[in-house]
Amino acid sequence: MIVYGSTLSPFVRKVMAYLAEKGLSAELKPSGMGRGGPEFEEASPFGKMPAFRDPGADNGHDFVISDSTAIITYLEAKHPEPAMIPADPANRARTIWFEEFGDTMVAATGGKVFFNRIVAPKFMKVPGDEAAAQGAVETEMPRLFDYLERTIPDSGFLVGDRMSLADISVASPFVNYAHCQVGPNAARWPRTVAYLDAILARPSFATMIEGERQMVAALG
Ligand SMILES: N[C@@H](CCC(=O)N[C@@H](CS)C(=O)NCC(=O)O)C(=O)O
Repeated sequence: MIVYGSTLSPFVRKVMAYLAEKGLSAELKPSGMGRGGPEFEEASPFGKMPAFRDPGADNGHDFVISDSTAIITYLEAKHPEPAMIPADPANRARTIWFEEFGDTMVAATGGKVFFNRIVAPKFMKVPGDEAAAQGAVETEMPRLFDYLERTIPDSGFLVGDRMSLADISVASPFVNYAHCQVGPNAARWPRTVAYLDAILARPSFATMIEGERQMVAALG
């Protein structure tokens, strides 16, 4: 299997952590932002990462698809164990809620900081919109952290007292926060900080994060 993209994207990181938690592996091919060529373009019609290829899996043809949610839906159907999306109806719905919360609210808010402080100045060599980044930090982030602080269960897992796609999806974008040195502080949001530290210390995330830190540091 091939995943196209860079783990600096919270959505690519989400798919790679998911694969690791499932005990599956895939080759990560650097793609997006001008890289990847026709192979990537075939799998991602709008050039977004992640994209995915399962060679020969579609009646002998490659199965290709993009979008982290679509990729994980495919993988979960093909490899049901260990389940990362619970079967119980309420827990399944809660998992998808947290996936959506992670993808749209946590990642979108973090993206305003990551894009304007790292992607624009360091990759695209254009100035970022610092007012937009600072606005996200001051006005949008505290609401997200307050919600997590009152929601994270004592078990340390968001759904069903065990690791699921909910934890992967919510924790993944916080790595981008950390790359920008923003995020919840332990004095005001202790539960959230402890929760994120524990999820992101898992082997499914830890090695990837170390590689990313080196990548970001090399950008200067
Ligand atoms: N909903 C998509 C979001 C994918 C997405 O927005 N990826 C960004 C990187 S974080 C991207 O490829 N941006 C480049 C572009 O839009 O051209 C998913 O879950 O995979």
